[in-house]
Amino acid sequence: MRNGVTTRRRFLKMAGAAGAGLFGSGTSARLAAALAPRSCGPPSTQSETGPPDYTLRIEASAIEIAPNSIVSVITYNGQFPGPLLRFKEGQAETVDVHNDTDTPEQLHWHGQMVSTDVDGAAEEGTPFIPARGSRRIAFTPRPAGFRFYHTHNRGGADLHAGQYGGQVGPVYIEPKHEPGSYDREVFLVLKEFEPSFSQGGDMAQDFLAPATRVKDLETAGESTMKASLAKGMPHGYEVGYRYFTINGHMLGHGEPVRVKQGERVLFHVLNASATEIRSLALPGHSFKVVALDGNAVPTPAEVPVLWLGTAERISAVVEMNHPGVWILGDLADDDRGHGMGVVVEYAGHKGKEMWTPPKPFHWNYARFAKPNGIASEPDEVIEMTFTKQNAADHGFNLWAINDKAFSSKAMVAAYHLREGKRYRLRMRNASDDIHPIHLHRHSFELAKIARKPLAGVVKDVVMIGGYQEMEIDFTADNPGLTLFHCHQQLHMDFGFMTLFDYV
Ligand SMILES: [Cu+2]
Repeated sequence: MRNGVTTRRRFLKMAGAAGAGLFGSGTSARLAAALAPRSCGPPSTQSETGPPDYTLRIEASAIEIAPNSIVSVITYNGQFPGPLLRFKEGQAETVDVHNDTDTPEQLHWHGQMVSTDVDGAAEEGTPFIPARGSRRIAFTPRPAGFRFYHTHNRGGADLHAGQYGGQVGPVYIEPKHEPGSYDREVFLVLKEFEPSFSQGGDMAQDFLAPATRVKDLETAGESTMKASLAKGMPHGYEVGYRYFTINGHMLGHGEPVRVKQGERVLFHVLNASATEIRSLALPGHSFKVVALDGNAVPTPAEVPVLWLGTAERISAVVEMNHPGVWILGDLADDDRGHGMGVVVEYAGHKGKEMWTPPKPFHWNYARFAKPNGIASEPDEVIEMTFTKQNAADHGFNLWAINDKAFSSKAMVAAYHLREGKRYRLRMRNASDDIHPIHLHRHSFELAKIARKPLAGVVKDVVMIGGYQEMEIDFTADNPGLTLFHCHQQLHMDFGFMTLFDYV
């Protein structure tokens, strides 16, 4: 199988090789990106008409995630994940995006402070990459750190569209001075394939801390749900998946992460799921978290488990001091059993990969905050309550922010910003779901979790627990329409979105 010689097989192997490049050092990862099918060459001088620094091609592709498991998805450059794009802080770049599909596309530069023309969100006015057409994008990547790119198209009821497909790839913006010490970096992109709808989910809900439920939110949410079920409504649709992968391979079918004893490996982990929360553990090892969403944390700390909401990233150093052949995998046995893991193999060790579950552990962003820190006072506080109407939109849950479900038919900015001011979003979740909340074109600082103050943790996605409260601060420093939404595709597609503008 591995030595197949048909053209198609060779194509798949090339895609696999590019994926394996994500395991390499910075240099070999760059090389892999450069060698990726119909990808890009080394950075060149920028010009309006000259060759681009990178080329991305949106196309339908066959991706071999395991022998005889080949999925059909829309990809970037025929591979999954899309090529690792390495930018340099402060250096202008051009990217040509070709769209070989029949659907106009949006490519979102997640976590970057770019203009609305570049950001990749139709709601902000970014031009579409036309069907069977192309668009050149020019921008200066910032801020430094681990970012990513993905489609910002709506999925709705179409499980081939939006982030249900394979349109996602990592971005690393090299800082002027690289912090921390490690021997090499490994990028891990977590992603499920072959989605289907169901009417009930089993997603972990109890791993966040602190987990103080707010009584009035719970009472409101539960009574709304009860009333809906009493009327005979079924539960709103959820999405489940058949296959689970890391870097496009099911557990045991990709290249292992090959390590040496004593090595310090910096993992850059991206949860590229359309809808799911992911966890990761490596038996006998701990993760020293150094950055969240690409931003260095004030207090790097060791944890036994990583938890990531949709679109969250974690950069963590693992000291390889427990030789063997291990599974770096999801805590959920079912998901790991269907592929969500990758083998970590020490030099000189062979045999069946081992898994042992970690002790129960709660994920608390405050662990990585400034000791006893309190975020600066905001100039203004914006209150937001998130609500769910069970199965209200053709069987899909309908989401609202302050009772307004976002509609692409009537796009007006609901919240108004003044440049230079610091805003606090006081978010109250009147639903039992965890929401990975995302703000475009800006970063925010976590100010309070369940009314407990913290400071110094800067992110662009954060999970708010069921019936919980959280406060996040941001400075209005990037004028233009700014999208705010839950990153769970089902939620953002069905109302959980709003727009800020600058006045
Ligand atoms: Cu959500």
